[in-house]
Amino acid sequence: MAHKKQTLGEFIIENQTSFKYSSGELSSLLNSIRLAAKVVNHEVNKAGLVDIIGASGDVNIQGEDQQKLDVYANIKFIQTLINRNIVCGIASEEEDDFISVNSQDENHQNKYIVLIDPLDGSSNIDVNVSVGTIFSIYRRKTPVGSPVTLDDFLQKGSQQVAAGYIVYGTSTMLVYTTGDGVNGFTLNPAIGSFYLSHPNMKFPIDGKIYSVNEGNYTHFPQGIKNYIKYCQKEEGDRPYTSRYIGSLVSDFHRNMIKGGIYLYPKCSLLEPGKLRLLYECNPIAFLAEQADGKASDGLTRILDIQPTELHQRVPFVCGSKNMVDKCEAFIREAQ
Ligand code: AHM
Ligand code: MG
Repeated sequence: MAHKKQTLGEFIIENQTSFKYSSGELSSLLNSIRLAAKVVNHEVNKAGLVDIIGASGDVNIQGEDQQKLDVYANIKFIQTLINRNIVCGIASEEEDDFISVNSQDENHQNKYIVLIDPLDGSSNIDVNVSVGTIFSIYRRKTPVGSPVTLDDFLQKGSQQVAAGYIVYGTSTMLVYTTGDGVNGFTLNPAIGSFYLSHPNMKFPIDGKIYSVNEGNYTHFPQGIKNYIKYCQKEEGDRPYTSRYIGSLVSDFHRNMIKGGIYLYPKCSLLEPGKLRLLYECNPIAFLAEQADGKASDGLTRILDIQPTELHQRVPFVCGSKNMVDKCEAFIREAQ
């Protein structure tokens, strides 16, 4: 369907008033993320030139150390958010502890905190496979006027005010929600603007794709093993197709468009799973629900889990609603 050629910047401004706390602060924050995404995108696109311009640890022509891309992305997002004096706190998958932002905001008047996985799936970079950035935004819990505390970051996913990702794929896309549906924007690299290309994204209620690292099969719980066997069985519309990029953002993005399920269960090798609740599962779960999909740890809704630590890991089952329901039924049955 043809739609107005709208840039992400225009879309953020036009939708600002529909957001329940519309002070303009959230819009500025989203604009900062948009800006950092473009800078990181530029660097990710040059990754294949690493043999020519130098690998991490090398010194470049200007005498600067080359950084690994995930380190670079981490610095760029944090710097942009701090320099624009837009948040009161940041937590990153790449940092041991949260950052209290008070360099310019000495009176601690900023209301939002950001949690970020700056470059997820970064092991894919060396082989030219898509990677992504995932972000999650909350209002602080502690009152303004004081530095943020750990409690501000350990909020349930259901408290998110916005979440999204950037997928650095064949095209670069920024997909986000402020709790009023999911919209996707594609970067026109010639102009440097994101355009609304995927309005009101929705998971098909059912799908035919399952995404899981089957190399870990023998270590999965019995319910997950049974569900995978169900996906492979020749019956009705099955067997399903197996598609696993090993880059959460890309696997999620494809499944949301085509219909599918992503699984990173707990396994005896990686107890209690690999993915981080705060930086990966919560934002992706918020997007999934906003797109009529579903996300759980196999038994409990992801957005209802009370976090207990910054880098907490949880099992993750996410995708088309009927597929997640079916997988959960297998998990419950095997308990
Ligand atoms: P990372 O944050 O260290 O990049 O790990 C997260 C990534 C996800 O993007 C991906 O789905 C998963 O790890 C792949 O893990 P595995 O290689 O164990 O299948
Ligand atoms: Mg990650």
